[in-house]
Amino acid sequence: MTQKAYITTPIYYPSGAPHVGSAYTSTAADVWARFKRSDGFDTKFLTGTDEHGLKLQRKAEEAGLTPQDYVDDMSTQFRALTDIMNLSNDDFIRTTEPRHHKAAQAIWQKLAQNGYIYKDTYSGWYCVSDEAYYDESELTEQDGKKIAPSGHPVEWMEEESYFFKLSAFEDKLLALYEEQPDFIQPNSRRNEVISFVKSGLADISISRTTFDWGIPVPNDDKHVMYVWIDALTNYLTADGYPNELNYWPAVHLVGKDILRFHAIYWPAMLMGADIDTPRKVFAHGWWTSEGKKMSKSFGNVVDPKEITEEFGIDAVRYFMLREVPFGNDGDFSRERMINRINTELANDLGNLFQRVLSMVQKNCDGKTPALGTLSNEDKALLELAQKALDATQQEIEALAFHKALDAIWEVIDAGNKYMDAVRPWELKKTNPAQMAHVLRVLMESFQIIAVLVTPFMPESGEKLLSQLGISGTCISDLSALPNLKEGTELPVPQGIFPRIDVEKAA
Ligand code: ME8
Repeated sequence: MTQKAYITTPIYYPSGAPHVGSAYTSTAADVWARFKRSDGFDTKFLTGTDEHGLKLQRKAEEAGLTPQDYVDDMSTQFRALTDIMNLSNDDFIRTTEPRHHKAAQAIWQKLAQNGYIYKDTYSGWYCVSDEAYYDESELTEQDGKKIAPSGHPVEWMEEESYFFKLSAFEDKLLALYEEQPDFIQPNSRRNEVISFVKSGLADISISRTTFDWGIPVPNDDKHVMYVWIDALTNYLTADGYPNELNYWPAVHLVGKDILRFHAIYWPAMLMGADIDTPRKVFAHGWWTSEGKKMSKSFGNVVDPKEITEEFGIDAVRYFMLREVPFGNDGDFSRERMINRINTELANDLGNLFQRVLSMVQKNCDGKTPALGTLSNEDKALLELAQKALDATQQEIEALAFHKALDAIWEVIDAGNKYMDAVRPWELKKTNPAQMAHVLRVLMESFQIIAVLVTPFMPESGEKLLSQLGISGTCISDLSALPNLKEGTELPVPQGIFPRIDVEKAA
C-alpha cells in the first residue's frame, strides 16, 4: 500500500499582504511535500487563510467593507503565493467556506457531548492583534498600557463565554510528549512547552458574544466560536471531517509564536473529540531583515513578490532553506543571498554541470558516453552520491532542510574535486575513451544531485534533469548507480543559474 504524508502551514490572517513569514512556512512545507511525492508517498499539502475574528472584523470596518467582502478580496493575495513561490499545495482552505463551518460545528458538538465544554463568565485580558488571551503575569506595561509578549496592546474583556476544559488534559498531554518525543520540534521548544504544561493549565474561553464575525456556536447563536478553535479545525476540514479522514494525522509547520496553540490546545481538543493527535508540530524561527525587525517604518519589509521577481523563485527558495537551520531565527540579508547565489548555485552547481555537459556535447557527439571499469576514485564519488540520497531522506523527514542541502552540496563539492583531479580536458588528447568514462561517472552523480535539488528548486531541478536526458525522474525511480543509458541524445546545455552582478544589485 502507498504510504501517506500530510503537511500543513498555518492558515494566514488575510489582514495585510503576505510577507516573508508566510512565504517561508509555505516554501518549507512545499519542499517537504514535493520531496515526499518524489519519494513515492501519496501526499497532501494544505495551506489557506484564517478569516474570522475581531481583528478581521475591525480591519474590514476600517476599509469600509463588510467582513466577507474584505476577506474575499484579501485572501486572493494569499492564494497568489502559490504562483509567487511556486507552491504545489493540493488544497487552499478558507475558514469562511461552508465545508469548514460544518467541520468546526461538528468538533464543537463532539467536545460538548464528551463533557469538555461548559458555560461561565470570562474576565481577563485579550490581545486582538494576536487573537489570544493572556494572563496578567505575562503582560508588561508601556506608557500606562498593558502589552502582550508580542508587543501588541491588550484589552479587558468580561462576558458570558463557553469554556473548554483544557485543565483535564494536563497529564494526557505530558504523556503524549513523553511517548512521542519528536511530537514537538525542535527540542528546545519541546522543553518550553513541557514546562508550561507542568506549571498547570487553566480552562480556556472559546466563545464570544460582543461581536459576530465567526462561526455560530451550535444551538446558541448568541455566541460565535473563538477564532483559534475555528482555525485549528481547518486541518481536519480539508481532510474530510466530519466524514472519514484520509491523510490525517498531519505534520504541522508553525511559527514559534503560535506553538502553544498547536502543541497544547490542539492536541487537547483532538483527544477530547476522540481524534488522533498530529504526527508532529515543528516551530520555525523568525526572520529579521538586514539585521532589524521587519517593519513598515524601517522600510525593510521583504515582499515575496518583489524579491522573487528580482532574484528568481528558485534562488529565493534555496536561500530561505539554506541560510537558517529550520527552527532558528535568521536574517534576510541581500548581500548574503547574492553571495549564496553566486557561489553555491552559479559556481558550485551550475558551473559543474555546464563544464561537464559542454564537454559531452562537443566531444561525445552530444550523447551519454560509455562507461569503462570503475576505479576506486569513481566508486567513491558514486557511493557519496548514494549516501546523500539516504541522508537527504532522513534530514527531510526530520525537517532539517539545511542539513539535506549540506548532504547534496557535499556531492557537488566532491564532483568539482573529482573533475579537477581527473582533468578530462587533458584526457581528450591522451585517452578519449577515459575522458568519456570520467564524464559519464560525473553524469551518474549528477542525476542524484538533480533529483534531490528538484523539491527545493523545482524549475531549475527539472532543467538539470532534462540536460541529463532524464526529465521527470523521481527519487523512487533511482536504482543503484550506474544506471544512465549510454547513447541517450542530450540537449545543448544552457546555463541555469545566472550570476548576480553585485554592483547592479546594490
Ligand atoms: O498566526 N518570520 O496567522 P498570521 C517568520 N492565523 N515567520 C513569521 C514572521 C517572520 N518575520 N512573521 C510572521 C496566525 N510569521 C493564525 C494561524 S493556524 C490554525 C492559525 C509567521 O498570519 C508566524 O510565525 O498572523 C505564523 O506562523 C505565520 O507567519 C502566520 O501568522
